[in-house]
Amino acid sequence: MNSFVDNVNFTFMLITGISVVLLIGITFMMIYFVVKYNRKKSPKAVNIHGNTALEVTWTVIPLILSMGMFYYGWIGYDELSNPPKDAMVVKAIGKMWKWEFEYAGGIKSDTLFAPQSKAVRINITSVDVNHSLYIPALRFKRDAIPNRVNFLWFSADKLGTYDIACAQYCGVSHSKMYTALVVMPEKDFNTWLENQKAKNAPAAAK
Ligand SMILES: [Cu+2]
Repeated sequence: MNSFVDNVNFTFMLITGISVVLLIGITFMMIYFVVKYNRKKSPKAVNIHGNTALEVTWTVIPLILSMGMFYYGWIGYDELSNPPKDAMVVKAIGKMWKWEFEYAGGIKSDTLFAPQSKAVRINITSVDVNHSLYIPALRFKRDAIPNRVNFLWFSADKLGTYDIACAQYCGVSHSKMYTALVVMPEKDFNTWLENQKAKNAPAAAK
């Protein structure tokens, strides 16, 4: 898949890693202090007021951690927000309760077909309520909102079939609002598109 996937995986592991280290560290220190400073051993508490070194430390370390998380999150967001200019555009339309994909020339499909290793930009919208286009294998999800077009892009380099779900509760059959992304060799994709065009042509001529 594209580098976006690696970036999301890395960012996820980074944030999880930092959280686990903090959880273990804080829990350990809490237990340690409860034992060390219990009333029997230190009957009188001593108040400390002001410690510049400590204050600087607990400001600078969290700042570095949070800016690090922000930085990697930003890189991924930035990449996802800037599709290549030559990306193939596909419109994704959410409707209760299915997805519809529209290619150039008005070709429609309920499954998202994509050529391998080609940039595909998906313009996402909805004709009724809010939905959310979610493709876990590509690590992205974006809302489908009526009268508004959101977009995402990807370049999938592994052939295969991947789940597409609706990630925004949208009514009775929301849980059945599944379809698939099929990544196929570019040649096969072009053949499919030509076949669809041929199928549509007689209807359009009437
Ligand atoms: Cu939905």
